[in-house]
Amino acid sequence: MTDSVKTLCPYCGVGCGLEVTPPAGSGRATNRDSQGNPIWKVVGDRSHPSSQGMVCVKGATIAESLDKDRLKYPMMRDSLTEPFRRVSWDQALDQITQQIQSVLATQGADAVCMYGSGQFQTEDYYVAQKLIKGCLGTNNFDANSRLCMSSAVAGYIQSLGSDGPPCCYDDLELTDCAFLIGTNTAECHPIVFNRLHKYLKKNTRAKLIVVDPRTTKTAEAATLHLAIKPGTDIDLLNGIAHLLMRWGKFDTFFIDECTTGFTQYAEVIRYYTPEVVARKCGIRIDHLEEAAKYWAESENVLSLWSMGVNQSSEGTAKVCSIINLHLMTGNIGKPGAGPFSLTGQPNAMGGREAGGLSHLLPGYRSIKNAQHRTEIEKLWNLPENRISSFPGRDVWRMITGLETGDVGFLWIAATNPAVSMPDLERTKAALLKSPFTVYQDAYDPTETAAYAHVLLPAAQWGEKTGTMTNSERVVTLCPKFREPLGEAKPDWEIFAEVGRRLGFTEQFNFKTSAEVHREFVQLTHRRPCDMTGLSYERLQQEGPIQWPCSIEELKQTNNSLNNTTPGLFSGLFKGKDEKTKAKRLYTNWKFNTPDGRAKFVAFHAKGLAEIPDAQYPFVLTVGRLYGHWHTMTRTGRIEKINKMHPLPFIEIHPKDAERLGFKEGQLIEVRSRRGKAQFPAMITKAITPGCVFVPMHWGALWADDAEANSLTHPESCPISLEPELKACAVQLVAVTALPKTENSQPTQSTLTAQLASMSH
Ligand SMILES: Nc1nc2c(c(=O)[nH]1)N[C@H]1C(S)=C(S)[C@@H](COP(=O)(O)OP(=O)(O)OC[C@H]3O[C@@H](n4cnc5c(=O)[nH]c(N)nc54)[C@H](O)[C@@H]3O)O[C@H]1N2
Ligand SMILES: Nc1nc2c(c(=O)[nH]1)N[C@H]1C(S)=C(S)[C@@H](COP(=O)(O)OP(=O)(O)OC[C@H]3O[C@@H](n4cnc5c(=O)[nH]c(N)nc54)[C@H](O)[C@@H]3O)O[C@H]1N2
Ligand code: SF4
Ligand SMILES: [Mo]
Repeated sequence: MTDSVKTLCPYCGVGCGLEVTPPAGSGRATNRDSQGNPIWKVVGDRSHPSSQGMVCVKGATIAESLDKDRLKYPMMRDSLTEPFRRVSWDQALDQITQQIQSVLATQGADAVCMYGSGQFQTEDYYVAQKLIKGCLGTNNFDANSRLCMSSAVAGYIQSLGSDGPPCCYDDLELTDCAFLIGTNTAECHPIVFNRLHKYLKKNTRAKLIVVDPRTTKTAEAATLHLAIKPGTDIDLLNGIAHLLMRWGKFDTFFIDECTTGFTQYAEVIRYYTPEVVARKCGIRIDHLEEAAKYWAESENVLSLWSMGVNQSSEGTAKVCSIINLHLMTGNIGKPGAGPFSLTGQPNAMGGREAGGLSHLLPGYRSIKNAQHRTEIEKLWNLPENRISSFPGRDVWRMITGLETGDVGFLWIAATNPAVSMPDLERTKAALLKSPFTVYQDAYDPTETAAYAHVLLPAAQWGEKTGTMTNSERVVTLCPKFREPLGEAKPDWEIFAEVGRRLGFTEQFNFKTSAEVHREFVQLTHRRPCDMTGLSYERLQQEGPIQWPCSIEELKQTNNSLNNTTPGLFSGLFKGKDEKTKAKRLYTNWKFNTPDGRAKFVAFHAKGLAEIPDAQYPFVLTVGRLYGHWHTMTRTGRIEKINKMHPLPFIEIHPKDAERLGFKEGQLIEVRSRRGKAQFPAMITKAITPGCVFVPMHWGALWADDAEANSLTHPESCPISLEPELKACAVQLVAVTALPKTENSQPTQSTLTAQLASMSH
């Protein structure tokens, strides 16, 4: 394999196209990483419709992490106190199969759990659903999307009748007003932000509103930044609606013809007067009015949101409240407008399509719907009623199931819960009690490996072929371009092999991922996410393709093309024409609800689950930095990124720092009701007073006592079950005696360098 290969960036949900070239030659001139491995060259793929050749630092440096500290062989041990020993695949899979069988026999299927990830490819997700929900008959498959996108999924379903972000990235360049709420797009979805920012620079009449308690890089670019108090989003959203109502700035035709529930909504927003809202949100009345004015006066409003909205004990309500504003003003299903959730992980979208949460089935189907279950049972050739009608355990209930002994087998893949789950001390204690945990990852060490009985080496990006769907529903084929390290295998192959060993030979008779994909797309036929017109061949020939993309539509296109000159075919799908192919959902204003109307789902604001008090007076919020990816399994091993963000820190407002007598760089202990952690102080006006911020990235392997999630709590949204990872109550204490190790004791000079390298 010497030619360059087109694929997708395996980090964020923007889904940028990459072009990867193998290292040239084997001589000394070859670019090598710090461990001496030759580095693959990665550049942006100019032909990718979503990113148009752009990449951020993470995509650009991905290749440097591919060979470092990889888990290469299956490993096993009998108890968590023993060291691992290398075993063969056969031994490992035998042990896993036996363990599942024994738990099925003693505790039943509902004691078996799998916790997966938006970093699976769609094929991995699909085979896992078939194994757990189909063959084993338990819905205990959940993914880290529960911590991420599940509120967006629930909100779309409640308001529009089904999941599916309705917009496309072209809308970024067609809007009059971009309303960014709870998203640090500039750092977390950089190429989406680049497209928007370039457009705003040229079109100075278009507005950018940013709603975030912090003055992020995103907020710095805003026409209007509303630094609301954490957890007051619904007050703000209902407050904007209140003003639009007062001013008569709503779309009567759209409301009458295309929606239900407006009367109840009007009744709720009545209470959100500007005075009340400004006080609760901690913003100026004229700023609130300005935001409402932009909504009122813009032809097209595009909302973007991510974790500041989703990770909340009222996450679904926040999402519905955003969508309500779009319905009130008819801002949906047209260019430059609509509610647009920015997906976190590279293939969380594919996960949703494949039914990768404990209440879903493939093809945007629901566990609770008897007809949906029957359809899938038929397609999987399984007996009637094999699929359970009960939603499975969401990941937090897997943790509590370990506490009570109700979970007897836990399989974790492509996620690092010993860093990313809320209430980490409790999570870790539960993992320690697990009778049997399989951990399937690409790297070693990771924090979660310490809690596993079996380690399975996963082939990662570039070592397996599969598909991924990005935030704008564009599916990209990601081909294998290098051999897996050691004995690593693709996730779907591992799941399929266990399925066969459990006796489901017919169901897992896949030889290639193309076969898996072919079967999967059949299950999307006539569903909102119809992908029956997609195949590996087509994706290979034509490049990335957006859904919906049905077989009927494909046939129609082919027919009309056959009637014209043959040369046109290639022209239609390549180059500039690519742009005009971008699709929006709901352009006919028919929604996926039973009556075809979108629903105003009105909620009153409840606020944070854990309110600051005299003992824990600060709100802690936790988020991301531009260079690092989550738990640093890759980015922690990339020199350039470590230089960019060498250390964790805590942002504190100068007023709070002065009151508490904190100095820049001083080590601060942060305590919550559940745990504590320590961070050097970064004193900055970028954070609202009364609020502090720490990055989520540094787990136990990368710094001592800097785990953000040792502080957070698991209270979650009652509808989406997404935990409120964005806020908990904490106290701050200066550490006088310096801690033991080098690692946790950043020197003043490294810290100063880091502070200087950050703009705020
Ligand atoms: N560099 C980088 N990029 C990433 C990732 C990464 O690890 N690193 N991860 C990817 C993934 S999986 C995800 S989910 C996305 C996340 O992308 P984002 O959601 O943009 O990132 P976060 O930093 O988690 O949180 C966004 C903002 O929410 C704000 N916030 C906190 N509380 C509230 C609130 O109550 N209301 C409002 N309105 N805002 C609030 C925070 O101040 C923060 O600036 O990023 C993706 N992209
Ligand atoms: N307090 C707080 N906590 C949070 C968040 C927050 O904002 N605040 N954000 C939450 C969100 S939105 C998310 S998405 C989670 C992310 O949290 P995690 O999912 O725990 O984070 P990652 O570091 O991305 O873990 C992915 C793992 O998959 C491995 N991997 C990569 N490719 C493959 C593959 O192909 N196969 C297999 N088997 N493994 C692979 C990587 O080596 C890595 O160990 O964190 C959540 N936790
Ligand atoms: S914006 Fe996201 S998808 Fe694009 S290169 Fe950066 S991390 Fe990768
Ligand atoms: Mo995420």
